[in-house]
Amino acid sequence: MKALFLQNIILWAVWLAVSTITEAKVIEQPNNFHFYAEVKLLAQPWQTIQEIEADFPFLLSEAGVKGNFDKNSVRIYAVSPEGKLISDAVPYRQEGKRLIFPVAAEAQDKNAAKIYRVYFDVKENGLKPPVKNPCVIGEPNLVPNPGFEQEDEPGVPAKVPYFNVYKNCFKLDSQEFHSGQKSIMITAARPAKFKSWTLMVTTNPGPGNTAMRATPSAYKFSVWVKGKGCDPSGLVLYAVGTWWSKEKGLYTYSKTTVGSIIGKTDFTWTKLGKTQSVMPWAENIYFVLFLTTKQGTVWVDDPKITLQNIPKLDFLMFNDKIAKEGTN
Ligand SMILES: [Ca+2]
Repeated sequence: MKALFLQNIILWAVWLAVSTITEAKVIEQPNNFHFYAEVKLLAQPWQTIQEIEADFPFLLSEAGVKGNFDKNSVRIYAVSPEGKLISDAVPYRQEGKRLIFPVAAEAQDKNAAKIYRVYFDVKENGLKPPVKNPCVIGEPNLVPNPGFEQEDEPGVPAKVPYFNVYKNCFKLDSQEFHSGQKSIMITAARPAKFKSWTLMVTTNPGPGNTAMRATPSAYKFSVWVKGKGCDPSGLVLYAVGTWWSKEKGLYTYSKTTVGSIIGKTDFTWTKLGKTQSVMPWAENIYFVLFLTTKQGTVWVDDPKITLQNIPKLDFLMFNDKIAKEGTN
C-alpha cells in the first residue's frame, strides 16, 4: 500500500514536471521589425501605468535611416539585462510622442529596474498590422488602485492602508466621484475644534510595509477634492513624502502642502497638485494626505503620482536578425 502511494506521488511529480515544461510560454519574436530602442523604468510592487517619450521620426533621422515611420509598427517588450525578450508584446496606447503602457508588478526590490524594448519600422519595409489592445489603458499613474475603483471587500478600497482604522469617518462612496464610479468620502462625525484625517495613498516605508520605490527625480503629486459644509477658514491638504534609504539607514520626511481651499463651505471637484523632488539617496517615498477642516464632508478621488520628466527612447538600434537583408 505504501509502495503504491509512493509510486503515485512519483507519477504525479513527473506529470507536473512535464506539464510545466509543455505549458512554458513561447514568446513571439519580432523578427521582421528592422529597428528598436530601449528604456529603463522602475516597476512598483503593484502594476502601474507608465509613459515614455518616443519620437520615432527623430530617432530614424538621427541614425540616417531613409523612410517614413510606420505608426502601426510599434511593439513593446520587457527584456532581461542580457537583452532576452521576457514578455509578449505589451499592450500600449500612443498619444502624440508618448507611449503609455502597463508595467507589471515586481515584488523584489533588486529586480525592480526593468528594461523595455520598443521595436518599430518604416513603411517602406512593408506595412505592419496595428496592435489590438485587449484592455483599456488608463492614464499614467504610479499609485496602487488609482481612483479607488478596486475593492478588497465590499466597501473597502484595495491597497489603501489603514482605511478600516478610520471607518467611522471614511466611506467608499459610489454616489459621488470625480472619475470612475467611486471616491473616498470623509465626514467629520461631529464638529470639533480641530479635526484632521490621514488618508494614505501609498504606505510609509518600514519593516513589512509595501512602500513605493523611488528614483532620484521629481514627482508630481495631485488629487481631486470636493467639499460640502466645510469649515470656511480652510481645508488644507498636505502630501507627505518620506525619503528613506535602507542602505544608509537614513530616514527623514518632508511635509509639503499639496494645496488648500480657503473661504469656501461648499466646492465642486477641484484639482490640487504639487511637484516634489526626491532626495538623491531615497529608495522609497510615500504619499499621504492630511486633510484638515473642523466640519463637513470631503470627497477625495484620483490621487496621482507621475514622474516630472518622462523617460525617453533616445538611441536607435538595428535589429541584428534582419540587418543582413540590408533593407533599412
Ligand atoms: Ca474614482
